[in-house]
Amino acid sequence: MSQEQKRRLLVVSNRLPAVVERRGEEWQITSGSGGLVTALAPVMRQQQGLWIGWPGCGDEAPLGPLLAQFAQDNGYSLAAVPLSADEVEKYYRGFSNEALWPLFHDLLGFCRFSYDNWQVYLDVNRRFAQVVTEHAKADDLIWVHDYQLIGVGEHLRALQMPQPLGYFLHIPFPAPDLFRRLPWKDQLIRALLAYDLLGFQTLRDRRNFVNTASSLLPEIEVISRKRQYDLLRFEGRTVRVGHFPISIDFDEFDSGARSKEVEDAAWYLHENLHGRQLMLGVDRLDYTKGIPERFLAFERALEKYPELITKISLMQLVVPSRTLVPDYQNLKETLDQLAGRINARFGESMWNPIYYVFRSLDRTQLLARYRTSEIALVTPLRDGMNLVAKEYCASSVENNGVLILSEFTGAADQLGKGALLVNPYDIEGTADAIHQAYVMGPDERRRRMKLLRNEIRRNDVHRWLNSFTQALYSS
Ligand code: ADQ
Repeated sequence: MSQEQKRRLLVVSNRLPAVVERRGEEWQITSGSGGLVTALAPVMRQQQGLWIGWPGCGDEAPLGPLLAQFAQDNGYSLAAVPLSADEVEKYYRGFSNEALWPLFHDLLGFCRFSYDNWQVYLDVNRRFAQVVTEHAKADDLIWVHDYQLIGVGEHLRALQMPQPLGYFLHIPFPAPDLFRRLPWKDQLIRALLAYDLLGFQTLRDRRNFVNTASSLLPEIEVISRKRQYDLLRFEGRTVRVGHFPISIDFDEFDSGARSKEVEDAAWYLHENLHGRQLMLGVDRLDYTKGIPERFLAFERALEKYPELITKISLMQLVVPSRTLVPDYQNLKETLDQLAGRINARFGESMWNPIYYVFRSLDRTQLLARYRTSEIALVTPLRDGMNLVAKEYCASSVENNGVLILSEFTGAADQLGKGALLVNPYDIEGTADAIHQAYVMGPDERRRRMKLLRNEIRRNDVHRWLNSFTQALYSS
């Protein structure tokens, strides 16, 4: 075990990696299932780590015993930061999701900047920091995650915490011109500079940050620009800025997709396709994911290449997300209307162009769809990384899938050689890529998919985790 693996990891994220819910009279706590949880859980267990976050439930839940139960079941501990309904509204829904989220995804038109929300964001970040100080041990590695918690490091720094402070941004970092639209731009950049190590998904995000920071705060000195990281000097401290593309547990998807139950579910799906190709879209409901544009591109492909009619279907799976936010409700209505219109226009008695499913799928069903689909259509307008693209390739165990990928995803940096890259705003070009994927022969499919799978196998989530924690340890 290396030195840094001996130090306890203290992770801070908006949500705890757990689901607290009431079943009849009883409260239950179960482990969450996202990619971050899967990646971090083994390390957290090994070091009896600590994870701090919002439990996502009201104060009627008996949190003390539930958290103790979690620690016993999972081998690492949780500490909760409870939030009031007003705080959830202003810090989470308001500032995080209606200001930072659209701004960082280059969608200025969706931004709503409210001074009140900004103040609550700062207050909640301070409270997270407070909980960290109550639990941190002197030789912990402290690792804060994502855009909801940018301000935590600054408070910890003000309290003179001795531990290395790391921060990872899961979403893109915008170009300087866009970032300048934020009314509190200087404060936010200063808050980021309070960390010892800043991690971004791509080189482009990292450059955007360094250029933005040095244009807003001329006193910043860029000491060196290396392949792995940039070193900045600010207020007598050194800040290391790197990029660490997040990934998935390749082996878990690969072996999961080969399992008997997935194979059976995939066979069943295939039987019902009657020789048609299946093209898959899998996303959270979010306007950054480019789902309406994807539907329009598919419609255009059916118009332009009539030989596709009855021969290919788009299965679009959408997980409900942020359903109380009006922009998300509008998006849901747009998708319902578009799918209805396209199906009415092209559909035939035994064939629908679009199968649109608005719910979360269990693992077996998701893997079966990944494994069965001849094409994946992953076309976000902007995305920090996009794990769906990687999950699809890792599950394509027959090497016969084609990945159509937006050039504006972080994943395009690594997967660009094997995928068909598209600009999701270019409906015509995306329609052509759908046709190209449809007619692609087995040899080229195999060649491309092997490239993709090798890349993801080499750069899996364990490598991401190791490289970040090692860099943090040496900060
Ligand atoms: P997200 O915006 O949530 O993540 P993504 O990386 O694609 O985007 O992850 C979505 C996850 O949800 C995937 O693991 C996928 O399997 C799952 N999922 C989606 N639809 C599903 C369905 N219908 N049923 C079951 N599961 C479903 C943010 C950033 C990304 C970044 C990640 C990790 O926006 O850019 O890649 O964090 O850093």
